Amino acid sequence: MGKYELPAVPYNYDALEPYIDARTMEIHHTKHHQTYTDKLNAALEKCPTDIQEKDIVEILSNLDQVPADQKSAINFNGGGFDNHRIFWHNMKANGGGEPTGSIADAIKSSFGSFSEFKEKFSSTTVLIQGSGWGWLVYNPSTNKVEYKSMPNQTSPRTDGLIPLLGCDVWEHAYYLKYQNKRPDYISAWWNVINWEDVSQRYDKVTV
Ligand code: MN3
Repeated sequence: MGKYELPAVPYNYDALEPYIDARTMEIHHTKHHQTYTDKLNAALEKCPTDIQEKDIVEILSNLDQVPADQKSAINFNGGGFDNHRIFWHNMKANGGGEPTGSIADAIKSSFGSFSEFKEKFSSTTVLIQGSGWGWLVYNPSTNKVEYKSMPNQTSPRTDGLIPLLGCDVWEHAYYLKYQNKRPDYISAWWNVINWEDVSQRYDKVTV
């Protein structure tokens, strides 16, 4: 029994149909997210007690404190654990549209407009080579929101950034339905974004 359990998906696996199919959701959660969780627990068990006692968010934000022989495993599996639990909540049935409130203002301030943000996010995330994530992040050092691509499962937290909205572009996130058509998957993903969740994440780190 490890420290972390597989985080729940806050809706049924078929809730995001037709944009993200139920079979992909089920495999993504019960196989992929479960494996990151299990391997994070296994890596933590090989770490000193003072690391084990820290929350994974704090560990990812201070990865240099992790022993060298576990750093890669914690980066990958801890990132995978945290990224996916954000990703599930970033989405909902009948989502999409545009954000309102302070996150909408922050996006306008950084990107010019929502449509410019959407274009930059989509066009850059499509081009991620191999596996990775596109992120809208909050940068505490500039007090701005930014776009950031991250490779594999590396968390934006390892760069001092706070993840707000992530798009998983590993093939396991879309291949059953979209095969090689990553642009179609990203276009569809905009229809399931839970902007209330993104807004709450922003307000929590800026207020
Ligand atoms: Mn994934």
